[in-house]
Amino acid sequence: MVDTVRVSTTDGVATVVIDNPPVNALGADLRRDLMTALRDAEADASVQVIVLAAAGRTWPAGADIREFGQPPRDPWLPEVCSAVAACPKPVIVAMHGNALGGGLELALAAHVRLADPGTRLGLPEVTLGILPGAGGTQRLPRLIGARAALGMMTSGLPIPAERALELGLIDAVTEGEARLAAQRLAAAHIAGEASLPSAAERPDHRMDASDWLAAVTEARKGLGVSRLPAPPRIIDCVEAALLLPEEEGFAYERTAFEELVSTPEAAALRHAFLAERRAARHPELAATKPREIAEIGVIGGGLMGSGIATACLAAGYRVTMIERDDQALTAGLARVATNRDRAVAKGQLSVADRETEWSRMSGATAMSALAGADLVIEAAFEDEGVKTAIFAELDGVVKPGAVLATNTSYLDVNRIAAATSRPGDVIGLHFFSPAQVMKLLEVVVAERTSPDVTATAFALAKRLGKVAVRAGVCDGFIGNRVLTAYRTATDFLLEDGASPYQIDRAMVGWGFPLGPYQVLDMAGLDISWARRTRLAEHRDPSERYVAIGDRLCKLGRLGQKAGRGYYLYAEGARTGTEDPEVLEVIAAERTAKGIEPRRITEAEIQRRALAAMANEGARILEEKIAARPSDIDLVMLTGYGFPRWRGGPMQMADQVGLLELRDTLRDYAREEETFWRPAALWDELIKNGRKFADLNAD
Ligand code: TC6
Repeated sequence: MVDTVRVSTTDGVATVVIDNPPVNALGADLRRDLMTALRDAEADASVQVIVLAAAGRTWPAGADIREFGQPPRDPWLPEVCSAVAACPKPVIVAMHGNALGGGLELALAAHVRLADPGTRLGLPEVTLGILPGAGGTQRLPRLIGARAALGMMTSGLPIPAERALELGLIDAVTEGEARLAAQRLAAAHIAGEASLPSAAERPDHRMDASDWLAAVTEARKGLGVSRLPAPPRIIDCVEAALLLPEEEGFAYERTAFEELVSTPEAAALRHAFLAERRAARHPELAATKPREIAEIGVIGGGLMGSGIATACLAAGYRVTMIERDDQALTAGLARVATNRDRAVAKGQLSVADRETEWSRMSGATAMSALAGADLVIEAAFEDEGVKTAIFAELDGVVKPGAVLATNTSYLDVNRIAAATSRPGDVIGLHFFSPAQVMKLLEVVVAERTSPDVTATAFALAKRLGKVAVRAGVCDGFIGNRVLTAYRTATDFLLEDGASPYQIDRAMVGWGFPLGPYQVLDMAGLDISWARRTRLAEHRDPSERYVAIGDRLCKLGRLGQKAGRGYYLYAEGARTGTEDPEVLEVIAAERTAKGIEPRRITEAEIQRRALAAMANEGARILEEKIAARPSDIDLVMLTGYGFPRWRGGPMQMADQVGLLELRDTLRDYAREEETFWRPAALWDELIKNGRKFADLNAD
């Protein structure tokens, strides 16, 4: 058994230091050790004040997320918090790093709270589909008022120590280390030189009941149509903190917590959290040192290239943009400048920093400007000939050891690498547009990519604040393959009797921010048309092919930018209206193929979409394009608008049940064998009583 707590007692002050790396999560061992340390300090007559601090990089960043969904182990966090609150000796907490979730609740139970200037304090439980269940919903509003507390708890966003002080959440922002300040305060208290704030002196916001109730009403109104169960329950708990006697309020919170923690939404959000951390773990790279990157070249100044340059610049790199001529370069640099001006306007960047930052940005029209680059990211036109020519030229220019990355979304990275004399240095970095905003980065590892180049890509992603997911080489990698399967399934439905509007409504109703045809209109129908045309010669003529999209393109209906696609757009409008002409095109296509339209329900649309995505995911796993099911989920959550609270297609397949979904696929396969045939992995998992989650080895 490892001790997760160290105690030292000097001159009447017992300092209890929590030491449970990496983030001091309040797991069962730590809770037990904390309880013992508290009881001992209480019983030790020489102890007058208890200081609670944490070793390492942070104050507890929360309950241990991996324990949720497991059988509970005593003592529970609420009990530990109650023991702190009831301690007859004053408890001073000294926070640093991230005081989050259960960690902040532990602090809320103490008598005095200090934090060093860099501390961030928050209750992010809502992002995990739960609520602060260790007294947070009861203690926080009392301390800082219902309105501010609801803001923190329903957004989940942390606040800096200075703001926490303004709100009355902490008693002081310390100069220097909070633990030393807490020990000094304790000693001064014992010496009679300082008095600690007593509970009786603290403001209790319950005194202003009408304001409290108004805040609760406002928060309820502000919920809108959110489908998540946690926010309304948080509001209920805050109401209960006012209306119920103290003990009943705590019990109410406990019940609400228990209810939420076992919902599928909470399970999915936990899965997403863990998937994000897991994606960065690749045991084969553990001992590999990434290459040093200081200077980055970006080839292309279009929407994608300028977005990538913006992200790299913001992360502190020196960036050189390459464009084919002065005019295109000026336009590309202007896009980067506009992106950074937006950051200034949003208060994310100071004017002075904006200026110094710009000194790291340069542009050129000759590749030779990249001679000193440590990494070059090519974001040129999506065409193999264009890309291989660029890589061949780069090969003659860049220094040995530079990493050469292509931002292709479909093309064969092996073939692009083969255009150089150094395929080991070549990798795919698939950014998503707008690249300065979107979290996802698919790291496409080609056959000959060196492990240290892959490690460099993961290190780069971390510095850019992106979620990197490893993918193998295939047409579309992970995300675009799953997306293609999703679109194929909905295109079949379109031909069989559904309208694009009905399909979009069904998928938005299911939780996507936009339906598949709204997305197509936004991106431009010509992009996928060009791809289909490229693939046409390899298409198996016996496979079902829906040509409705091609027909619309031929009519000039290229989407929002053309004022019409699947929808009709008024001048400058971003949401479209339904268009009978589109329905006519679809009807004509059905007639031409002899398809009698049938009635299709929203539930069927949703079920087919999920089945198609999960089945393609299973194929991707079989082909080892993705390392694990949770990587597929993560790609869909962070790059494709899959609702986070549903956890991703593989997590959903587990929730629905593998047997049921496999049988559904078999039924569909009777209509169209090639597309719907269940991947062999379904049978293999079912036979062994396993789920996709079992392949996520931590
Ligand atoms: C709660 O408290 C509810 C209370 C009610 C009780 C009744 N548990 O993110 P990083 C691991 S809900 C378990 O890479 P950073 C993480 O998996 C919780 N593990 O580091 C990773 O492990 P790996 C409310 C956790 O410096 C390692 O620590 N709290 C937890 O970029 C490093 O993490 C939150 O939601 C955890 N709670 O960011 C806070 N947290 O190395 C969640 C982290 O094996 N955490 N790990 O892969 C965070 O937001 C961030 O981790 C951070 C540090 C800001 C604390």
